[in-house]
Amino acid sequence: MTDARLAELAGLLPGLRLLTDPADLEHYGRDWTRRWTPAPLAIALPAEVAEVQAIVRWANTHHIAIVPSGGRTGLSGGAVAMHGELVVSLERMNRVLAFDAVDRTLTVQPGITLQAVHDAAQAQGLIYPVDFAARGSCSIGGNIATNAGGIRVIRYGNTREWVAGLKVISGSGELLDLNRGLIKNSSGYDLRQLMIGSEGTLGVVVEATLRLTEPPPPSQVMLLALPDMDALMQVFSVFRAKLSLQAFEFFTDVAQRHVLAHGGQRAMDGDYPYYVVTEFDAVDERAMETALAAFEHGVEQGWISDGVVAQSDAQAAALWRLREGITESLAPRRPYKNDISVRIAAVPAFLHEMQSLLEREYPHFEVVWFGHIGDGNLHINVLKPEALAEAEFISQCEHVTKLLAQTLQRHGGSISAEHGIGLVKRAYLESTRGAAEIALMRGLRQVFDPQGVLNPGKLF
Ligand code: 2HG
Ligand code: ZN
Repeated sequence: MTDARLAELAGLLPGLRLLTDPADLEHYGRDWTRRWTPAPLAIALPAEVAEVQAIVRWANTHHIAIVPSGGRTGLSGGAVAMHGELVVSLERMNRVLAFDAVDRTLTVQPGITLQAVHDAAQAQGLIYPVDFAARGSCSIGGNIATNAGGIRVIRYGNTREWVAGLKVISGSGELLDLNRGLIKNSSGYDLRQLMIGSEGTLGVVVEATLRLTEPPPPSQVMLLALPDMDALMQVFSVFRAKLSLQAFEFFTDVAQRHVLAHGGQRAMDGDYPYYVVTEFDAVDERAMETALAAFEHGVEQGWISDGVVAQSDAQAAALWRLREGITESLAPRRPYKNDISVRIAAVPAFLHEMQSLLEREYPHFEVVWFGHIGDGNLHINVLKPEALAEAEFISQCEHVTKLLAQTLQRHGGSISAEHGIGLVKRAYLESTRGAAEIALMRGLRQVFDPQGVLNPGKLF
């Protein structure tokens, strides 16, 4: 260890794994944004809570910034380390600690992947219902840090709904045991909820107690082709009224083209401007008849052009891949991303304004839209033309995001629905949160992390 501060840390915690190889600094210093050049001081891989606590105390002593790190699948730069920070990767703390059959809770370490949580729940005949495409790589600590949403929010809500307890090391190095798995706890401020979505700025999650629930009834997956944007919410309201929805996701033909080029299977002969993948409870024949009646109604009204019902689990997975494969298919192009939301009732008016804004401002860029339309959450991925320099591309996209933020503000929406603010959206926080609200957030940060060691520069 050439750095004296690191040598001191190594001396304090002889069992702590510390990495300083350039390849490790690069690997652990970035997330899926790939926009910044990673330059952390070192990577610490603690194996237990006491080590995390000692690291945070050491960071306070030496005024060293810490970047808490999970699966680094984040899309907002929340886990990027580019200014000599110590990255604290929780990946070695990845075990299931306890299952309680009476409480129906699973207590886990923060570095466990979402997929491993799903598997552990399934082994108990239950489910952890938060789900999204990065499940195999993202960690539960990161999910908590961003209040991750995903494809089942319409039925189950966001991560926030499923965290019954948290153990956290605050920025000043205190171990906090928050809510302890209680369902009812009306004893003052709920600091657990404050931690959820705080993007590693208030504390480092070292243990989480997750609520589990019973698996949903058997379901059916349908792909719908729609002729225009207005049809999206019309079909949504009919399907939501008639069926018990587990998911209602949309994407455009542009998105489908990218997935098909990356190994996705075409499900329909024709090409249509908009598609919806929906999954709904289909307990018996009657439920299926209801679904088909809703489909027919949509066709008669001119809202649905075509449809496919999955005939097997493999076909259901192939239909889902058309939606879930989008991010991966675009990743090599390093798209500029927006992740925005409005209330469901505001979606139709907002979509129109947004569409004309994007058409006007991005006449030469390929723009891919998709997302959780049933939650009012849209993802916009803008692709850089090859000839354009990266910096110029980002600056043009930032200009459009500014306009988009103004549009969102008029519609009462949010600049970040589920990916977090991180580094990417800091400049737009004020379009979603009032000045007084941001001042209170800053005050809270100061209380939890007086020396400002936790993820400085992120969020605000
Ligand atoms: C999704 O919904 C993820 O698939 C990623 O939130 C969205 O890549 C994106 O913009
Ligand atoms: Zn999403």
